[in-house]
Amino acid sequence: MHLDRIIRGATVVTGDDARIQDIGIADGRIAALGISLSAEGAEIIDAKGLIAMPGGIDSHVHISQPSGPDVEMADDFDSATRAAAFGGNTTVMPFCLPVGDATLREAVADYVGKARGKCHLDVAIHLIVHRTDPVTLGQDLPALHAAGFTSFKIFMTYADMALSDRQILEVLKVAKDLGAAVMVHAENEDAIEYLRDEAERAGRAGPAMHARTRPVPVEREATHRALSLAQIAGVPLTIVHVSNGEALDEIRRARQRGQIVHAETCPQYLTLTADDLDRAGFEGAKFVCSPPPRDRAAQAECWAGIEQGDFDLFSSDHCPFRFADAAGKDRPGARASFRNIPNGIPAIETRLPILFSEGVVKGRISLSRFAAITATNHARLYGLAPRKGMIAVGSDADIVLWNPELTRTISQSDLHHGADYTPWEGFEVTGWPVASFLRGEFLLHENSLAEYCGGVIACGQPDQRAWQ
Ligand code: DUC
Ligand code: ZN
Ligand code: ZN
Repeated sequence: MHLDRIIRGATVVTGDDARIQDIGIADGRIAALGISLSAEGAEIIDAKGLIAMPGGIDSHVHISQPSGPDVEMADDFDSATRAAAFGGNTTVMPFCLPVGDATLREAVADYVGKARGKCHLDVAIHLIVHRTDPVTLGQDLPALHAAGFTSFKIFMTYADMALSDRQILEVLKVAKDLGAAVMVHAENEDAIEYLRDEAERAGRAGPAMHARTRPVPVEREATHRALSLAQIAGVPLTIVHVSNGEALDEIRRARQRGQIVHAETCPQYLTLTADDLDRAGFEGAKFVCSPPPRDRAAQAECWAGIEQGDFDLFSSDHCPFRFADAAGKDRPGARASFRNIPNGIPAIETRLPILFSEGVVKGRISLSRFAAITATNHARLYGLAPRKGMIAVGSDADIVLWNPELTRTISQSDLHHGADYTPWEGFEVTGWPVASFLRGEFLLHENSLAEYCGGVIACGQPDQRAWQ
């Protein structure tokens, strides 16, 4: 058998299994799995003591996304994919959002242009649907779906993006006809607006009020409503960035009545709390994201959801803004009112080490579960499997080697994103990705990165069966 490379002796994580074996790579794909593989001329990579994981797929990241007047996201495709690669990923999935009058098709052409030649790993793109005019629903979505953009995100919050219940049903109908995957940002915009006005009237306008004006019922109600609308439309639904047990209970109930629901959580809901938004001065702005981090009890509920298999996706929701920057968190008006602070935190490079350390090393989840919720399930749901997301013969050789014993303290000075801070400054983790391969070639090797070896890839039909 011809093999270009053999990764020798790692603990290889495949499906429900994790065992020491070799991985044979030929022509960018996994060609063989087994003990003592050999092939003339193959490069041997000694991976004893390391863990071979499917390359991380972060299916929820924001890169170069238009973020309103005078606000600039801290990452473009170059810096975001560089940081993602150093954090153990081989594919990321950002969102395309049209600006102004641009059609979705024009926006995609523009966004793909921004990515061209700038990707250090593979990128697949979701569509944000924030309008339901006949061109968007009747022409753009079908055409883009046929071209490999097969997943849509809709919002129930943000005045300029939130869809009404009727509009949500209209989008769900198009998704049903196409077989597209729909993910929803579930927070009740009217309730948030009411609470914000009340807080401002009371003169309470610091960053901590961001969390207090988006309390759990805001998310729970919207989650319930989104799931009810999905039931009415008869479609599967993905609830992204779930932050607490009450919203998760809504998902459990929907599943119990037979709905297909996929659920995502993120590192901020496992490790940060609303108290972080209450840090002295303007520091709390570093933690402003939506939904906001909650309390220790909600963290425990999210961990229980991970341990019990309620969450099938673990993503970063990387949405980076610089802190000390008038085009970032400190934009004009942000210190006067929390409503002007851009929402989002940088997490693309730290997502996997945090879950590995807090989840695998602390014994909460197995290596296989880690692979499922950080790679395999993302590939399945968004139409990238079996090419991506698994260590299996025939799949792309997108593989990350982890040193499970390497302990590091997360520090902004070591990270590669475009933000000027990390919410996890000083957080200690055990386990770190030390090498990776993208389609069989070294991506990360001895702390350096192969440049621009990825690109935009098309998604196939989402696999939206229940896989709980
Ligand atoms: N929703 C996201 O998914 N990401 C960042 C901001 C937001 O509201
Ligand atoms: Zn969102
Ligand atoms: Zn997001």
